[in-house]
Amino acid sequence: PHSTIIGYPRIGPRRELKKALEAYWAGRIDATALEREARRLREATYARLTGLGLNPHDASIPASFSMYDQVLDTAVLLGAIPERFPDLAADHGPLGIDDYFTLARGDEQRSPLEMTKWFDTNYHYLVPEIGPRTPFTLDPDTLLRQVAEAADAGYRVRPTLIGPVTFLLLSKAAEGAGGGFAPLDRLDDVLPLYAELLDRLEERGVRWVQFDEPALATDTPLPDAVVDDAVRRAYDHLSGVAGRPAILLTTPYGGVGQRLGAIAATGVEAVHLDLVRGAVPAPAELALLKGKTLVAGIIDGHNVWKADLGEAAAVLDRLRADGVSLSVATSTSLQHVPHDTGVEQSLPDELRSWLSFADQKVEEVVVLAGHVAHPGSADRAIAAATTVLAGRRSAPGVEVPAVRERAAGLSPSDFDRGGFEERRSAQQAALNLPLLPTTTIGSFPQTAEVRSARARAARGDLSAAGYEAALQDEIRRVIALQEELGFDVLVHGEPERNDMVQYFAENLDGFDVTQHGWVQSYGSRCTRPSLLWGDVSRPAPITVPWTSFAQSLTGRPVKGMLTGPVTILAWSFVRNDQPLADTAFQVALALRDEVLDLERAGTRIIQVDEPALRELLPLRRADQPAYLDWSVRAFNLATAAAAPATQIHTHLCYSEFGAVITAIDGLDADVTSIEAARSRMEVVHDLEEHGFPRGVGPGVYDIHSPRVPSAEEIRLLLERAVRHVPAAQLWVNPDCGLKTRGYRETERSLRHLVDAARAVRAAVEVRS
Ligand code: THG
Ligand code: ZN
Repeated sequence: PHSTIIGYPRIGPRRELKKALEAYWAGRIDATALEREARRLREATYARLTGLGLNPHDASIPASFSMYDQVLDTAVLLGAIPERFPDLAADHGPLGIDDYFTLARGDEQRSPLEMTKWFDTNYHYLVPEIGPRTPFTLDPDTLLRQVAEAADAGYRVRPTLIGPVTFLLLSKAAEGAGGGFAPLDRLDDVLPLYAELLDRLEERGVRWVQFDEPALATDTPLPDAVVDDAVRRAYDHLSGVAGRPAILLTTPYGGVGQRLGAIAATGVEAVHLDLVRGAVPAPAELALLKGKTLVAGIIDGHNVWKADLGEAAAVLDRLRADGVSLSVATSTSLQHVPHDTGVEQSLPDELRSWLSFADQKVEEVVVLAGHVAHPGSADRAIAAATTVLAGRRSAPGVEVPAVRERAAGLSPSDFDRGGFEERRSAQQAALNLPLLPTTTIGSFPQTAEVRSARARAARGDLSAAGYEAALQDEIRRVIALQEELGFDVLVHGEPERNDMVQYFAENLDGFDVTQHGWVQSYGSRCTRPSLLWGDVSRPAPITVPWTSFAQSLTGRPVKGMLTGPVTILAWSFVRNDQPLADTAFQVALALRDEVLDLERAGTRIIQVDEPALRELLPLRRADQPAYLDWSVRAFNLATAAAAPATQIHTHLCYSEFGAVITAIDGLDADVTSIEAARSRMEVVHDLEEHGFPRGVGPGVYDIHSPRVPSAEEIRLLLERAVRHVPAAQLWVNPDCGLKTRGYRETERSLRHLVDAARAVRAAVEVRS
């Protein structure tokens, strides 16, 4: 293929797949209707991609659809069903759609496959569980049906699946696998299945297959030599299959570095490199690819800005080499960007002209492939892109001198809150909290009334005053409930926020938000990342009126609630024309203004959440220290202006606390709440070992499930915590915000939490 993409969004331009899935799960449509809608979406994608310039006949179009997740699809294709689902094992016949959803979503008895972040994106995949005896049986029907269905509609597509090395590297060892076992040990057992699949695809007339091997662009826990050897074994085996489709091996999300040698030495016909994240290969490296096609991933699949086509064309010119045929592609699948800028009605025209969503990126790829085939033929499109980029650079708001001067004038003291001892005594005097203080993470359940009020206000059916009154009613209810339950530190419940990042984006300069820019997060769930396009500043206080109103209703401290700079970046599409650290510091300065205004309004505790701190951690170990340095400093910058008596809290989700504990320590928050209930307080061992000097609230119950924990169960967790962490440092809180829960179970769970805290508090006081 001369122009291609590595994958395309599956959710649909109007989230059709999400709606069909949720209708099916709710019993509103049957399996036939779900499959019909999925097929319609696949064919609409092929038609769209053809219209945008991909060749429908030469396998340029990837068949990258997934009903829920592409890693789960590959696990099912290989019959790699975890042993805890014996009823779904291959000897019971091929997996049906409900079985597939059981693996993805669990059932009454069993939790689903674990979900985790897909490389450095905001997509989450399901983690296969592989043990020494996990059976493998090829179950290719779903894939073959999609190939046949595409052919019937007139498209010769390129099936895409996770390659064997990445599939095993992303899997976790099944429970009871034994210490020395790694899923990659099973490589020789899965290769015959991949080989058989190639055979079956060849029979169906498939010319090209895509094996995604993104793990090859990362540092893995296994030694490089082991991974390189696996690459060699896997692709020698597969390229040795007689009569097979050609193989495209992709390596999105980073550079393959030294590993290019191992990849190039295999018999695959085409190698895709991510030239946005990875380096452009030097002539000596290009020579390694002799006889193959280099699929140049030059258009960023991961961000939304129009490409500098002139620069891209120049890079492609450098990649022309004897004996290497060159194709043009995206750096990653386009599943990480929205479908189409064309449907956005409310974005300023100028901003919209700077953007390239999935469909626009396909056009960029096609333009560049035109340049490669016939130099000069794409010059007008290249010149047009150059003009747009020049306009972007000089547009008002992109560089705001006052914001830049402020950032340039920072000194070390702006990042430093002073000694913790002084802060602790000042805070104790100001707050006078009991031992084991109780609090929640911030959000309370978003009721149907609140959501409907927001929707009516957005449509203009509810006045600003009416909306404010509705939110104030909700805040009154939430404060009264917490007082009745006996919480020590209250929250206002955040009814005014749709999303913890979008809310700030809507209220800061330098951001805009889309109407339809949905991106799949996992399964049917999507987010609408904000667009951070310019220098960031805060035109007016954002949260102060809500927090002050809540504080006026009670004598107990109400926490101010902010989203931290790193999380705001992690969950937005961020400008690509300056270092991320510079952007983070601008966001931090805007938050610093908010912290000072909250303090001035009488807020004694301010929480700055950084649930995504771990998410932006670079995939390559060598890049991690620099990231941890600026991300921690951005948080320090946002919070360090607070007076010693003001207590700064932070909250982190998805702990893996041990991995970044030094960075968490560096945040220097007075109190840190973290997710811990699912691992039953394992995290207290990390805390004890590392010696964490400040306040900490390991979550005592899992808010991701509607289950109500008993007071006894919470008491046992707290008893465990006080054995490892001094009681004077411990806080009692749930795992995470309560936004996605209902009031019924929330009220009961919180009552048990307060009861348990009181019991343990009394026991500790007796002992001391
Ligand atoms: N906000 C933003 N990005 C995020 C998260 C977030 N990225 C990472 C993590 N959290 C992803 N987790 C989720 C959890 C739930 C949903 C999406 C991502 C979700 N979305 C609704 C849906 O798809 O129906 C839409 C929500 C809406 O209407 O805004 O439930 O918390 N920015
Ligand atoms: Zn959380």
